[in-house]
Amino acid sequence: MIAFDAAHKAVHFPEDRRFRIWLLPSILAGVGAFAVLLIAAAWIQWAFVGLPEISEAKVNPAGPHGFPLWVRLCHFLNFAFIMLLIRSGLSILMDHPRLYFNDHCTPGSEWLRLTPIKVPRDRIWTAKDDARYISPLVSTPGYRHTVGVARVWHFINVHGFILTGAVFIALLFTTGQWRRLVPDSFSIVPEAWATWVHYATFHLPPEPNGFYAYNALQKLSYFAVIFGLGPLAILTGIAMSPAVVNRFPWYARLFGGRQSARSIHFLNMVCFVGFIVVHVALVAVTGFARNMNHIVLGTDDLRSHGMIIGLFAIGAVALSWVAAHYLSWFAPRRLQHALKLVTYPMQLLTLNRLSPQGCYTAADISPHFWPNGKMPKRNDWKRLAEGGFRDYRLKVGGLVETPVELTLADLAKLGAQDQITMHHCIQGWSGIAQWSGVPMKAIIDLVRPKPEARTVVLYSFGEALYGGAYYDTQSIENVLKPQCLLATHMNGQPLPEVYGAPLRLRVENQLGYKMVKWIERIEFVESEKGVGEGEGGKNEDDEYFDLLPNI
Ligand SMILES: Nc1nc2c(c(=O)[nH]1)N[C@H]1C(S)=C(S)[C@@H](COP(=O)(O)O)O[C@H]1N2
Ligand SMILES: [Mo]
Repeated sequence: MIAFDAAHKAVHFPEDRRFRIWLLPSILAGVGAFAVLLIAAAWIQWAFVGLPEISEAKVNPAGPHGFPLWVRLCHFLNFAFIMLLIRSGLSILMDHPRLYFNDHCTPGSEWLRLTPIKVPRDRIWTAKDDARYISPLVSTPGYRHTVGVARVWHFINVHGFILTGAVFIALLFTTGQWRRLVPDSFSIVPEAWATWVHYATFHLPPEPNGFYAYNALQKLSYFAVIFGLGPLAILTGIAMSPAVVNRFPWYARLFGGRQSARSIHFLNMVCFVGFIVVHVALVAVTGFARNMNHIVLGTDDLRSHGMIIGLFAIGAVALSWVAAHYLSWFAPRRLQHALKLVTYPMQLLTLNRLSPQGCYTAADISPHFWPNGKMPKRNDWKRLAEGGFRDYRLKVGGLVETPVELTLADLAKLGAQDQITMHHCIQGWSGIAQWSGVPMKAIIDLVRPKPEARTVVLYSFGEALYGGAYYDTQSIENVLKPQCLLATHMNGQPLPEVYGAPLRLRVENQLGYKMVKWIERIEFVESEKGVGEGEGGKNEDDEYFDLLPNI
């Protein structure tokens, strides 16, 4: 259970819970003008030309008609999965409540801001300071900075969403049901417009019985949702993975960049919500009982059975949000482990095999780089900082043949490597920087881990969010991947204090929280299980983050 003590309350339920939406005026004006244009054109056509005729929806006598059980089941499961994806997605979004079309995330360059706060320039403002509260009524788990558990829900449900979608599309094409959904001629566009003119001017067009065929606008929107929004949500989701972006930056560029992919992922959700609202409203006004029989029972009659069972099913989905809320606060560790059971082996087989590469150039370096984490308060670190870290000694020990203590000068002699990469924080922001330092491989060659050592633990001088020393772990295999550095320099300068001086980890195929800043010592151990709470890092212990975050 998450103890809702003073420390947790200060983070999750802060005094300042204001919510504000700010949208770039030009986007607001553009979208508004487009909507007005669509509606105005419909009214003008109605006023001057009259309502367009709508030809009877073509009913193919050979079928397919009705809704087989698999369609009805997929429809229900999809609804259940999508609602939890939206709810958990909102919790994730509020952890960095800004959306951009550029990868630098410079404050002020966002097109959508879901916070009343302008980033102060006169003091350090970390990404964690910037996280906002969201009500658990609309999100799972809601509150503030619950991104770890929200990701568990997001990723558990996305498996269900993708599986349902794949089964649905496979059956669609093997049973002939696709004929109901896939337009077979471009004449559907003018037909859909004619239907729109009816709706927009508050006329209900002659509705075909949906049991046998859809009207043109209906068919087109179902088609767009199933073959457009669904796949795009998955593809833009993948474009946010550090393992993918730092291996194949072109993939993120397909969507205009990593942050643009994140924005599209969000806009995609907005379209889903818009579709659900309109879809449900039209189901209700065009013969609720009959429509519900179609999709719930697969019958075409006017009895109320489908409606009653359907409303119970919707109630059950709403109850699942209550259950998810309860599990989030009372059994977060079990949730974390449930997700790990699926994703850990899967990532080892897929995303974690990608070797990161320095794919960016000096021209790509971000002018602003969000800082994160708490600056060390320990006196020994402060004294070292005052002396320019001349007295710093990195201690490397544990299960190794030769434990060592290294000064920054010793480290420099071990070999230097440079890379320009994109940093991905779990909260949602990114930034590109140049990092220089010693490859972890050089350290491993020097200290020679014993055969039983499988894991590297990096301890920080800094404290974690709820107190206790910050630490994280990596498998030895992972730190032997290219681009894994103990960085001493950032953008050609000695590592600034706020970015982790004197030494921080860079591991470019994973999320930011794995990259321990202000490193005090390194220890080789058999497994992460014996360190801290045994989850593999301070955030993994305290915030239910993943052990291996390739996405
Ligand atoms: N010691 C320590 N290291 C840390 C953190 C922290 O809180 N303490 N935060 C991590 C997180 S969540 C991120 S995103 C990166 C941020 O690095 P930056 O400040 O250089 O942007 O540092 C990581 N390393
Ligand atoms: Mo982060």
